[in-house]
Amino acid sequence: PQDSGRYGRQEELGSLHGIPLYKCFVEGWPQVEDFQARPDDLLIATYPKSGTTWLSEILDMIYHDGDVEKCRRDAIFNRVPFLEMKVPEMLTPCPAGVELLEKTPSPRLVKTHLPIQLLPTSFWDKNCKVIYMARNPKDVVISYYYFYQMAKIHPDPGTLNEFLETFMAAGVGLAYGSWYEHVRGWWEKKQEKQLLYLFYEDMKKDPQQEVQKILRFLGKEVAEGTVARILHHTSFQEMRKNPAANYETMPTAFMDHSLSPFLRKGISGDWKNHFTVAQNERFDRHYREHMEGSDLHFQMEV
Ligand code: PPS
Repeated sequence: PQDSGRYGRQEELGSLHGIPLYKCFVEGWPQVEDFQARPDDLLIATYPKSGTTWLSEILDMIYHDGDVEKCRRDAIFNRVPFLEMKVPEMLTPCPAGVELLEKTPSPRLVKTHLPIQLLPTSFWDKNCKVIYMARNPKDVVISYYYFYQMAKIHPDPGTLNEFLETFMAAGVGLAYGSWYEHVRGWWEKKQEKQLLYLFYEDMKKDPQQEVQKILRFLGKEVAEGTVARILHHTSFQEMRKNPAANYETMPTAFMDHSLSPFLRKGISGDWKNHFTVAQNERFDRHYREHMEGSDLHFQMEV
């Protein structure tokens, strides 16, 4: 009964070079692989549910010098096209990410969730700047669990306990595959590439400091008041009520906000309201095993 609309819930994911991914995205892959980046493209890369939309809104505000009205010109998924996105036409009038990007004037902001090894080579050839944002896996898995329910492109996530197992196993049911490989893969490249690696938790703690980091990375200077305007406009409360930022303009058949809003809670540590003690211990063990030998560390709450 939840699966109303013309588009039923997906039964299963496809596979892209061994990474589980929505079948329609896999179908569109040839165009994505051949994507021609431009040297002034800025890539926003994340594992899903790690603060992509937040970072996207911040960057669009920076690109428009803190002009709130300009940043309301269109929905965030049109202002910052999603590179590998391709949805069946019957579902949404949205063009594929690649098509949208071809029509977007420079300088473009580009969103991707691709693991580093699948990023189209053109981004490296053109030496594009990349901002990666990572979020602690406990909050990611909870956020993803709710997203699986509201965004019908996903298979049924089952119970939370089942979804935790899916997340840890990173098998066929987990779109974009292993969180561990994703965050570690991008982390390892941060020395040699033009790559700024940020954390959702730092952004929660001190958004002003993180915005300054972004400005330095981009070599941009803005007036003091502009930073304040950016911070206000991109706060959770403001974004949540902004139809250009909160995804409410997506067709309900694709995203059903009555099941769970896209901007759901926007905090660090919500996993504590969901994990049992046993689940937490199991998750911690798994985390330690899979992060061993890495100098990448996460704050599980702020
Ligand atoms: S997606 O679908 O992968 O692009 O989703 P993504 O935007 O990466 O992640 C969605 C989560 O980010 C939260 N969010 C924010 N948190 C704090 N401040 C702001 N401004 C903000 N905007 C989005 C959003 O609420 C989702 O997290 P949860 O924990 O589910 O609330």
